[in-house]
Amino acid sequence: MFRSGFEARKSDIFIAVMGVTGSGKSTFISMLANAGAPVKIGHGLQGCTQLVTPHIYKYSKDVNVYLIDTPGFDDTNRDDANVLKQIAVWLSDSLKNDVKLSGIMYMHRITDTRMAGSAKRNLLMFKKLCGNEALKNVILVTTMWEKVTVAEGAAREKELIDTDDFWGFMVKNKSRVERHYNNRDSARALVTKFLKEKKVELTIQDEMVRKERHLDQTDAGKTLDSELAKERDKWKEEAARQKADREEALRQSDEHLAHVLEEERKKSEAKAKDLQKQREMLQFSLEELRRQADEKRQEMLLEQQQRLKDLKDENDKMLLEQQQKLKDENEKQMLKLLENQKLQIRELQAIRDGDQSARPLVRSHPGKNLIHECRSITLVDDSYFFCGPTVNKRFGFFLSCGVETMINWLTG
Ligand SMILES: Nc1nc2c(ncn2[C@@H]2O[C@H](COP(=O)(O)OP(=O)(O)O)[C@@H](O)[C@H]2O)c(=O)[nH]1
Ligand SMILES: [Mg+2]
Repeated sequence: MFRSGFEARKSDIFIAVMGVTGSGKSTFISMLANAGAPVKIGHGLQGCTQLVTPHIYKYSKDVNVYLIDTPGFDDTNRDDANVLKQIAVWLSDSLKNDVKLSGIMYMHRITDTRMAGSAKRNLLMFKKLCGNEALKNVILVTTMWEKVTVAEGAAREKELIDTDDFWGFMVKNKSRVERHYNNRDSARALVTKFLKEKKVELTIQDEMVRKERHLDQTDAGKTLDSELAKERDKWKEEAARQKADREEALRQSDEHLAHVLEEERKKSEAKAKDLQKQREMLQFSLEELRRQADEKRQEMLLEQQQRLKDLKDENDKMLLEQQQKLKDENEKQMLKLLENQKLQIRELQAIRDGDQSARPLVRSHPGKNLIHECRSITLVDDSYFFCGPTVNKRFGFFLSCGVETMINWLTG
């Protein structure tokens, strides 16, 4: 978005939409985003859930609202370093282009009976990305109200607000709490709340752009790094335990169990290795992160071009085949016409030679009918139609036959 010469207008409003996967971010945005969304701006990598994607909503004649869809930090995702990288690069690029957020919406399902591991981690990362200053521009939004009773929902909402580790701390720092009722009016009303807000700078933007820190030296980066290290250690311990168990199994000559444990140990090692690799992904400056993002974009662009070329080649091939088929059919049609013409000439000659004017022609048809006096012969498609009175003198009978019969009829 920002590297293709994008220039924001003063009246433009930018709102980041965050929250765990499945909290309803995309659904919320799609209620407002103008037809044709996803918007064609962005990093050119739309369609991938791992990417930050801006969607435009024409709020009024003068005001464009950009709703920024973001991927969530997620236990199941296993790619949190990449998520942080994408968000950090997007936010840094936006600040460098003088684009500041009017605020952030943090979505949460009111149906969640407890704060799951992923929800906790996501919230922690969110707080670190924002920093305390920006919390006054945060609206904590609960979704899926139609799935709970009002009393249930209200009790959960209260628990979220009353618990410091959940939303309590943020609410004390002026974050607001709102409900989204899964319809357009409700979505628009939420967006309206950001319109008058003073624009805000997030901690991660200050750290990456002004302080020029590497991602692993930002608050969010440090937090994620230590989370990833904790998890890596957990898998390492698991692998060590599986190794010891395997040795015990071998001592007991339980080959099968030893084999299973060895496979499990390999999986644990692979997980630990992956987490370590994610940690290493954080050790980059903004420049390097952007270069990586560009590289990835280039890769996808090339892929797209190749796909386009393949499609075009296939299309050309089909066109050629079609043309050949048409040509063949035309030729066949021409041959048939010629053949018919020849037959008609022969027919006319036969009629002339048979002196039709002098003598009525009586011929028997291969069917049971007899034409007593043939008055006309018409060729329709492949069949000849004879018209004339039959033996019982009734006029107006049409009899048909194929080419072969016609020849026999004329020459017989
Ligand atoms: N009932 C109900 N379902 C919702 C609501 N918001 C989202 N969903 C559903 O929840 C699922 C996840 O929503 P999605 O917008 O993809 O979440 P995201 O991962 O945060 O973008 C989808 O099946 C949505 O249809 C809501 O307010 N009410
Ligand atoms: Mg989504």
